[in-house]
Formats: sequence, structure tokens, C-alpha cells
Amino acid sequence: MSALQPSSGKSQAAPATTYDVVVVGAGFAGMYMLHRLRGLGFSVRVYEQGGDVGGTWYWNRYPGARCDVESMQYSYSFSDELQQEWDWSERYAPQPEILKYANHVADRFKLRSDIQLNTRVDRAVFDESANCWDVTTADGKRVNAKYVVLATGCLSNARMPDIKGLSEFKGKVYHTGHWPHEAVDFTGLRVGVIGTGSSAIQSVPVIAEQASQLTVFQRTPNFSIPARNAALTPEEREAFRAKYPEIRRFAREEARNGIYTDMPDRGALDDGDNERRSKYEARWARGGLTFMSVYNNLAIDKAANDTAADFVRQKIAEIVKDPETAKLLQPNNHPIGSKRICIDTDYFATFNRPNVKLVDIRSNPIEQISANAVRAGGKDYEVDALVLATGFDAMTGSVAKIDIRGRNGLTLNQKWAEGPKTYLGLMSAGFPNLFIITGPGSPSVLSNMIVSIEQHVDWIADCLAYMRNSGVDAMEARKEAEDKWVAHVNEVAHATLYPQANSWYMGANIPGKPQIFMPYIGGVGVYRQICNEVAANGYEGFAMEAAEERQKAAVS
Ligand code: NA7
Repeated sequence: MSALQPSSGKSQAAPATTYDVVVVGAGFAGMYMLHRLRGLGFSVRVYEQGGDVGGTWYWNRYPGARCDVESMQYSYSFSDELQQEWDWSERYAPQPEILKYANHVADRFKLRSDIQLNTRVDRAVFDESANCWDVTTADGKRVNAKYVVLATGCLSNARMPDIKGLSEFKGKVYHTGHWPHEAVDFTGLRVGVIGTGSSAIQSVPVIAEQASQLTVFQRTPNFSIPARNAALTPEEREAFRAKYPEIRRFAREEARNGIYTDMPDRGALDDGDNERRSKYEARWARGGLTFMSVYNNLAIDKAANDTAADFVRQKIAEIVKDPETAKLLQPNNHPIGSKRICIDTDYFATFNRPNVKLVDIRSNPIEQISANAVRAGGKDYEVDALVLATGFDAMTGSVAKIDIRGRNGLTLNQKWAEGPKTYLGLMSAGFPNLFIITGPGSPSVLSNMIVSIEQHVDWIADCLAYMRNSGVDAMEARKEAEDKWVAHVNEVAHATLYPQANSWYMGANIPGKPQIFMPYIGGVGVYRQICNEVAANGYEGFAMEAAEERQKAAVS
């Protein structure tokens, strides 16, 4: 008899439909996973809770939404035809274009027939007697799958803030991560934006152009670098395409964050003040996420980091005319880069507009929301519409929403109660044949996500082919290997300045969430090498159970 205990307590007949693999999510990870597995001849069903493919780009439709990685690099590399034929319009593609690209990929590789939209996976229970997963979707249907791959995304579980009176508000309330499909027009409205992370930093300048009055409620100021977005010319695209083999190789193997850029060979304190300043100026003028690559020690040496942080604080003071507002906008409680750096188009300059006001809710927290106002520091700020740019239950939030039960009925949520534990970010001990793409313990959100997605998908696909070819029925992370990896992830993180910020990397934005640095900060190149070596050594650290052994155990 199986050791699993369905929570309903009722015994159920096995589901009628069986797949080799169920993939949860049809974002960039789920789509490529499907493509690879199909190529290997596996039967696959992808369940997607959204009404179409695209994952995070399906949900995050807020004004000004763009990727913070340049389009030519934030794109699949697995098909040269695809990367040669797709024309990105701008240096940083806007959300509608990225969504169009996702749809193009789904059509071009004929993925749709195996993707079931509008279908949330609610539950996945491992059947130890059969070494397979019993998967239940929200419509109550059940299927069997030998393997489950969670391609649920890291920033996919939008988080509503717990603010008193929010439900009393009479105007429209929007969350940036769950934006309506129809156009939202703020013309003539008084709008309040709560939060000043990347989503707010991108949307505030756009909303300010429409709203009659925009009030931004800021708890923590963030570092932001100009995006310097611009249309891409055909010549620029061609130059990029010609260099694609080297750009992609570098992004995979050498860049820490999966982004092609020049590598720094010295630290910030190795240069004199003038030299350093001119390097920061050059990066500021160039714009973009690679600002942090100007020196090689900004993430590890506080004194070095301070030089970059001071430079950006000074820029904010130069841009923002009102000194008090400028001071409030200058980040001062975390090292630059210890939260994902934001990139913007005119964010700081927006506060020079007469219709934009910044309210510091660090010193005067929001007390409550009423029918038509946000009250902070005893003062009512009247608004007609509210935009919650309050972020996500990142990395683990979407996984946690699924009732996942592994060996002995243990749930993944129970296992991860004190923080996520994985081996290589790919599997968690006690949950055989369950893989996670860009999960906690892998470089994931610290990188160009598509680079990390492709690496994980390729590794998992190769692994499944290996299991099939070697007659392996179940694969599982060994606890010792997992413990060692979790310790390593922590050790590497604590050698940097990252844990000094109350970031969503640390789970710090969710009250009660264990504060553990979740992504692996060792760099995508190093990480890829580790994963490849593990595979080359016969999947070291993973237990493999052969089908024969299970059959023998079943008859004895
Ligand atoms: P973030 O970066 O998590 O930002 C959320 C913002 O919302 C941040 O400024 C928070 O302040 C603020 N926040 C959250 N809850 C509250 C409450 N209850 N009251 C007031 N303010 C609040 O999410 P984003 O969507 O902007 O960006 C996520 C990632 O997407 C980003 O890193 C890019 O990689 C793309 P806090 O900092 O917690 O004081």
C-alpha cells in the first residue's frame, strides 16, 4: 500500500490519464521545457492558470512595464532561427512586445496543443507504490505523471498589502502584478501609488503623465539607474546578431548574472576619486543594470559599495529640485545592488512635476485607507484610484500555493517551513521526480532569467532522458547533499553585502516568512559548471531507484 495519505482521507481510484511529465506554468520556463521534452519523445501536459502563455509578462501589464535586461539578451537562445528572425523594437522591450514574443514562440514551435490554459494546479501527491505523481487541477480533474516540473515563476504571486480599511476604498484598486487586460485610463484622476520598488519606478512616470494628482507612498527608497531606452536600429540588431554566438556563450559561462558586458578587473578603491567618478559617469550615461559591473568588489566590500551608492545619491540630489524630496528619495538603509537595482526612465525627474507628491511612510506609516483617502501620519491624502506596487511573495510563493505531498505525506510547505531547502535549486529531498525551474538555491532572480531557465530546462531534459535510458524509475535529492548545498548557498550569500538588505531575496517583504537568502549568488557560470559536473558524475548527490528494484520490492 502506498504510504501517501490523501488529505481528504478518502481513497480514490488512480486517475485515468497518464503523462510522462506534467509541467506547471506556461511562462518562458514551461514553454521551453515542453519544447525540449517533446523533442525527446516524452508525453507532456502543461497547465497554465492564466488565460494565455507568457507567465510574468501575462500578468504584469502595468503602465511602463518593461524588462530590466536588454531585449536582445532577454530572449531564448535555443533556436538560432528564432533569435535571427525576431526583431526587438527597443533596447528594453515593453511588456506587450515580450508577451507577443512569448505567443510567437508558442505558435512557431506549435506548443499550444499541449498547454491547457485557465487551469490551476491545486495539488500534487507522490504515490510511492508507483513512483508517480497524482496531480489535481482546480476543476477537480486528476492526472498521473511520472514527473512534475514546477515552472511556476519567481515573481508570480502578487502580494496584497495588509492595510487596514483597504476593502473600504471606493475607487478602483490595482496591483501592478495583476493588472487588468483592458486599458486603464487615469486621466483627470487623483492616483495613489503604494510602494517604490521596480514596478512603481517604471509606472510612476507614466501614471504621472495622466493623473491630475499622483501621490507616491514610499516606505523604502531604492537605487535606480537610467535605462536610456531607445529604439533599436536595424544596424544595431544586426551587429548583435552577428555576435550572438559569443554573447550567448559569455552570458552562460562567464557572466555572473547571465548578462553580456565587459568584466571589471579592479575594485572601486583601486582608482582615485576622479578616475572612479568618470567611470561611474560613463556607466550612468550608458544606463542599465550593468552599472554594478563597473568594479569587481561592489557586492562584497562596503567601502567600495559606498562610493557607488554616494554617486547615485548625488545624482538624485542633482535631478530632484526640492531638497527635501531629494533627500527622501536617496536610499540610505541598504548597500547599492543588495536589492535588485532598478532601471528607470525619468523616475526621479517625475518628482519635479507639480502634480506629483512623495509621502514618506517610513516615518509616518499608513494608518488606514478610507473610502476616498490614504491616511498617513494623521493626514488624509485623497485619491480616486490606488495602485499597489507592493511586490510578490517571491521565489516560493507560487510553489507554496500548491498542495505538494512527497514521501510519507510530508508537504513541501511543511518541509520548507523554516525556509526553502533544495539541492542545486532543482529538487528537494523527500519529493522524488519533482523538479523546480529557477527555484530557491539556484541563481534564478539574480540573473538574466532566460539564461537560467534554459540552463535548468536543458539539465532537467537531459536528466529525464538519462533516467529513461538507464531504467531509473525515481530520482531524489539526497538529504546530505541538500544540507551541504543549503549551507553553501548561505555561506556564499553571507560573504556578500546582499543579506544586509531587507529584500524579497531574503523573504523580508512577507511578514512571518523565514528570512533566508534564497537565490544562489555564486554566479551562473560557476553554477552551470557545478550542475554539469554533478550530471557527469552520474548525478552525484541524487538517489536513483531502478524500476526493477521497485518491482522486486513490490512482490517480496
Ligand atoms: P518590490 O521590489 O518587492 O517592491 C515592493 C514595494 O512595495 C517596496 O517599495 C515595498 O517597501 C513596498 N511595500 C510592500 N508592502 C508595503 C506596505 N504594506 N506598505 C507600504 N509599502 C509596501 O516589488 P516590485 O513589483 O516593485 O518589483 C519586483 C521585482 O520585479 C523587481 O525586483 C524586478 O526584478 C522586477 P519596502 O521596500 O518593503 O519597505
